[in-house]
Amino acid sequence: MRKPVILITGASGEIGHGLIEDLSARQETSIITIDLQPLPREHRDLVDREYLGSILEIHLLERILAEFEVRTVFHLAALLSTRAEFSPMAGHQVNVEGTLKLLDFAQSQGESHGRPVVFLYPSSIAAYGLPDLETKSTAGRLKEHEWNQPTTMYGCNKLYCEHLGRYYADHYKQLAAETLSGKVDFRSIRFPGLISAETVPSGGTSDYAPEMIHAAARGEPYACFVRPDTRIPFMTMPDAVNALLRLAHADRSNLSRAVYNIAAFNPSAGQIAELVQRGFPEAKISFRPDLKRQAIVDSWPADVDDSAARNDWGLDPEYDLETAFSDYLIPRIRERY
Ligand code: AKB
Repeated sequence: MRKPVILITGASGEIGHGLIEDLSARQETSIITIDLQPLPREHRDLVDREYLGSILEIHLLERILAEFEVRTVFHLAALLSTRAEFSPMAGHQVNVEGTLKLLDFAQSQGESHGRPVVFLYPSSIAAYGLPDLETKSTAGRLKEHEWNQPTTMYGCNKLYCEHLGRYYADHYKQLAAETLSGKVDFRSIRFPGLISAETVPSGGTSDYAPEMIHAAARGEPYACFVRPDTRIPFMTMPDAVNALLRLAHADRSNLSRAVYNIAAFNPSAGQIAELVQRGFPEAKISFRPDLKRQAIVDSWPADVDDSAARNDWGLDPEYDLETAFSDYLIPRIRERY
């Protein structure tokens, strides 16, 4: 008998950090992880097995297939937008080829144990691409199907993998004599920028918000790489992890789509700076836009319509902009430094 488990790829990253803690607190199913980086010490005892390696190593996935019955996959491994823009081939390899391998792995798992593998895939607002600032300011809250013309390698990767997931779930090998689709239960969230009190992201383009807050807490000056009027949706990390778990546990029959927008608040970079300054009066924040990174953020929506997520599986973020700072970010980050 193989042991039933949840598999988390990219487990040492920012979302993995919160997810491992929440999943292990529920004590429902054992957890196994894959990442190139070791898990932080405090998480090692929370997982059943930690595989150090790349999701591109097929032998690693074969070993897992032989030993475990994977019921749920949280496929978090990715190269974020700034990093993937410097190395588009590496971005494609990790973000697309890696996801394809994981989807195929989930298909094999589903075929071998006979029940669909729930596959959680974090997509991103980077899947959108607005052509100019005027369109961005008049477009309103974008629905999932609008402006799907990403300008970054990462955004292209995310959008394509949303389609790959839908393909595996609904149309896999549609010309075969027997029906093989339905073994992967693909569920995806288009995440906004995420802000954690515990970790600082690296390689993203929405990183100006968390970088600003953590720099202030460390007493370091921060030069923000976008203009003060720059606006995209954001969410706290606990709300993001909670959303992922809600979607994972949602009744399949309530899900009207494969990919869902979610968001909690959408401050301008200037508003974020004011809130940081209020929490850390000594903070030295300036604005020195990097025109190329600015263009990427300008192509992302100012806000998204997340009504499908609210209706289908009860998205209900705990923190709005004010309470994210007053009740979560400022007190927790103060404790950390
Ligand atoms: C990034 O900036 O690349 C990510 C994202 C918005 O998906 N944080």
